Amino acid sequence: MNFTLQHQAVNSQARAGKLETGHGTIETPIFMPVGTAGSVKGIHVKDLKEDIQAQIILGNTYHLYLRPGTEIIEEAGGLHKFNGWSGPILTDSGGYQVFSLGDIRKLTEEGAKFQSHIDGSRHLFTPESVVDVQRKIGADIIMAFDECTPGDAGYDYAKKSLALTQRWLERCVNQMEKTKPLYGHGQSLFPIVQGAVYPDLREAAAKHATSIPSDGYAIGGLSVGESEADMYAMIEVVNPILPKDKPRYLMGVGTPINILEAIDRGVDMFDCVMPTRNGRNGMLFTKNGIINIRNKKWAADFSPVDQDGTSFVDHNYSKAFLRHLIISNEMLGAQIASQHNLAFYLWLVKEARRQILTDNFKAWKEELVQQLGKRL
Ligand code: PRF
Repeated sequence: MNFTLQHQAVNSQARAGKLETGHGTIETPIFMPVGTAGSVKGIHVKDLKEDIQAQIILGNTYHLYLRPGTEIIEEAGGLHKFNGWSGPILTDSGGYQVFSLGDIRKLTEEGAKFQSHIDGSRHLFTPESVVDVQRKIGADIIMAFDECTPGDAGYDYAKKSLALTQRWLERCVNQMEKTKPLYGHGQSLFPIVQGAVYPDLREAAAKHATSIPSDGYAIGGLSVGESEADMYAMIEVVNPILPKDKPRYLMGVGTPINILEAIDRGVDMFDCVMPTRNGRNGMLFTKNGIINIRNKKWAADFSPVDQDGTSFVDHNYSKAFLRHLIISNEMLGAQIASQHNLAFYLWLVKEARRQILTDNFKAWKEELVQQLGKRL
């Protein structure tokens, strides 16, 4: 995997780059639609690629391991063959999902014991086992096993938690060295920087991660209940330490404004369930602000879903029709809203990249941020 830094903005830390993977090249900054169980909910891969213009999608080790199970995916020839998406795939390691979804979980030095949210069965994830599962899934980018330290963790807990994440990272690296890709394309392990909201812990975490040669680095443990000011401050601590010539991935973030602020601070990759999850619920993101399509005010508004939108759904359907579908719980409503939001997120990062390359990012961002937070 090879990353080329193409341009560094002048009055901002924002960067434009190219990340080459075994399944194609990703232009950064980039947003990765979340395909938890191997599918981006409600979206065909054809639309993901051609209409939304996604360049990489994310899958979850936790979900895929529990269902359909690693063996089925291996028998299919990996997740790319199984789900029909031929572009790059990144898988999260499961540490975060065990904690947010597993019924009962216990952390030990060895790993995380948890009960399935599906049938209550008992499982153990270790740094070694999650590398093995991600090898079998065939992800182009494999995430290290970490503990996502809760946003309200005290200093002592955060320090111990970081030390565990660091020992787990070293075990992941060893397991990567001991094992090989199964399907003929390369796989890269990204370390995850934790450290909660404590600058000295974040600094130590970034230095430790950087000591491990990797094709990219992730920032975890943010957008988990801390203030936005703390989140931005932690990105500002970590990014100057991470190598300039490698991509930086901010995990599970965020709103369009969060993404622009993080790009401004030097982040290259993002994922978040917000465009799909909030879309299913009737929240639409646009350049001019947020639309709650359930609101009565749209009931007879026959204008396009988003006249500035890049997706065919934006022009093919009206706000009134989409409102009707969402209110009636029609599955097409969830699909249209998800497709619109994903296309908007992909437009946002593509336009950010264009503005970086033409040295106008900062001014463009400042103006757009004023609009994005409005309620329409
Ligand atoms: N660790 C992992 N996945 C994650 C996170 C993390 O800290 C977050 C935090 N925003 C989202 N997804 N492994």
